[in-house]
Amino acid sequence: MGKINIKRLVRLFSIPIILLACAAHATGGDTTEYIPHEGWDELWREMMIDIAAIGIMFALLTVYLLIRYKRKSPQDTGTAKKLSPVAALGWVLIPVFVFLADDIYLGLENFVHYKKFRNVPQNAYTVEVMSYMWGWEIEYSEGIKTQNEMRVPAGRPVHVKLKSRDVIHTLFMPDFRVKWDALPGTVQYLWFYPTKVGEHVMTCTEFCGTLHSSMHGKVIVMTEDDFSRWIEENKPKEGGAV
Ligand SMILES: [Cu+2]
Repeated sequence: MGKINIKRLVRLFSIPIILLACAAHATGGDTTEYIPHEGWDELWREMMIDIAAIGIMFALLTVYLLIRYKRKSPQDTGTAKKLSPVAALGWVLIPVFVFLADDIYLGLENFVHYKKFRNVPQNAYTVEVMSYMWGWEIEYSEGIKTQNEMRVPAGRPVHVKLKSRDVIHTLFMPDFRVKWDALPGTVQYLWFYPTKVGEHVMTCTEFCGTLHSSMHGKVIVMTEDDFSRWIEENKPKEGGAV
């Protein structure tokens, strides 16, 4: 009982970590019902709760120790207890594993969300966003082009193909909790899920030149009907056939 086998301990703790990682990997791909901003918010809340719980625990322990071991007279010197190696290791390893377990759990949750974020749902509506100094040109599959204004239907995932005409830009849509770099010469992507009608900010978060700070636009979320009407009214007329 007295001997601590480090290899055995590591093995013991690494098995659940590997199993959790496999589970995260297996479940991460399904995005049919997934709403990214809700997923990220949930993870954020979990992190805040865990940090608060750990913080409160340590604060209470500190207050208790301050009161319990307060010096009663200037002559008090105290006598430190001599810990056995097992007890000393226990005091170090158990708290480390408890807090590390929480970190690993949150890290794996993060991985699950990230994997979903990189897996565009099949039914997504696709738009192309060309970034340039200093604005965004949005091109819809029906041939319409808009500047600094992305119109999308509510209740359907939106797949953004992201390009750059000149330097590196970053498309950030804070309300949808998504952000990705536009790298010249490549096609990048992100997806988000607008659930309610309304207006949201889209902005560049990579310093891209003197007018970087004015490189922002709007994401306008419309009802499915309004969006179809807008497409019909604005799509190029040549050919005539619908
Ligand atoms: Cu930019």
